[in-house]
Amino acid sequence: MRSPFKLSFFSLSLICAASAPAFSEVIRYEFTGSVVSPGVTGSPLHAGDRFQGTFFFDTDRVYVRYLIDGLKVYDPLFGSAGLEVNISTANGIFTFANVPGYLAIELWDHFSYNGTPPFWDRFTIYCTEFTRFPTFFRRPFVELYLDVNSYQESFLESLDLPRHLSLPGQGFAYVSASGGPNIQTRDYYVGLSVDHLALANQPPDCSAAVGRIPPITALSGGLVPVTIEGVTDPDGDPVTIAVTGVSQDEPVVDVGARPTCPDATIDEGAAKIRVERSGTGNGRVYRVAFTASDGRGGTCDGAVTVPVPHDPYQACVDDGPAYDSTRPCPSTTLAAAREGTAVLGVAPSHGRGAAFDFTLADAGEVALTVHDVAGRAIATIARGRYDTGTHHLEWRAEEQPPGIYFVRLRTPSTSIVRRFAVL
Ligand SMILES: [Ca+2]
Ligand SMILES: [Ca+2]
Ligand SMILES: [Ca+2]
Repeated sequence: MRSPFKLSFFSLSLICAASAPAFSEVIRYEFTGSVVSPGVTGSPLHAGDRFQGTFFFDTDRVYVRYLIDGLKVYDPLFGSAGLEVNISTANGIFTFANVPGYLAIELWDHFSYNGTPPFWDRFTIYCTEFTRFPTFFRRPFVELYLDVNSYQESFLESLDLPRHLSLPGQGFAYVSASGGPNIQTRDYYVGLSVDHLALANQPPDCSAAVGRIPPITALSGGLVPVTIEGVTDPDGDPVTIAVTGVSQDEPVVDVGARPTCPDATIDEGAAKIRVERSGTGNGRVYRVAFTASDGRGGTCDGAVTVPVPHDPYQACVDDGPAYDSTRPCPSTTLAAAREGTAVLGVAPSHGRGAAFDFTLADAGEVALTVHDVAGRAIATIARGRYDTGTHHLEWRAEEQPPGIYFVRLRTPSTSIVRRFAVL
């Protein structure tokens, strides 16, 4: 038998909607259902129309009124909760919006809480917006009421404010709405049954993401995978990360070096970056942008940086994500060549010597020669007709002493000189 003692509190005197507070969406729920009673004759709503709604409440704005034997009861505090219902009908969507209200939890039981759930739980959110009439004539303009009841089982996970509320298996839930901006009469009253109620999905949090690559043991020039860690989901949903772009603070084709491009690849959302940096720079910083998804429609966008220092254990200076790491080489160098900037790169080759890459916009006669510091030509690397595109040639210093040398590329339209060292 139900205890004769009833604990109830509906302090409807807490009425002051004039200054609606901004809701802090501390705990947010979603619910859906259908219209049961569409209201007055000629109503634009119909039985069976679907609705979806949300509510949220702010635990910081509610205070405990009673605390006896572990049983907490929360006093309804106006402005602590908000409720919104959108009803989809053949006549459009009717919104009963987002008015301030209060949250109430009723536990119908005797006071001597003995560790078993009370046999009647009731969870209520009540929201009202008032007309702008002078106080004396003021009347509710929009009224929303969400009520969840259970006679047999507790659907509150604890006697703290419910962080995880669900529809009771034995009980009922309904929403009633009246008035509203769409319907200018106070007499309009809609009854809605709730068939789904759950904590609203929250998007993943990308703010603490970090990017990692395998330890750099050598500037291999190869591509290594980037791992993105530290993305979390407040609901504990598994998160999928898809890289959307990679940029870097150094050109993908380094002046005076053999072109290596692209410096990053993205394959089905996974990124790899090239372990290289400019020989004349302050370290390369890659920026990897990504989107994280929780599989329930929640996403966040983030970015991580991955440094490739100039020297081991040296800090990297991030000069900004100026260059798209995924740009392919040939088109870059060809495009540069077509703009009149012939491209010639030098990189150390195995042993004593150098490797030369040059790119031609148009096929034609080419002379590639090596000179000492006095300007004397000491070797001819190439002479003759070369096709459009990038060509790779190597030179061994052989008997030449260590020192500074120059390589010169000559075409009918241009001449470029690059400096390099022989060790
Ligand atoms: Ca989530
Ligand atoms: Ca490169
Ligand atoms: Ca840098």
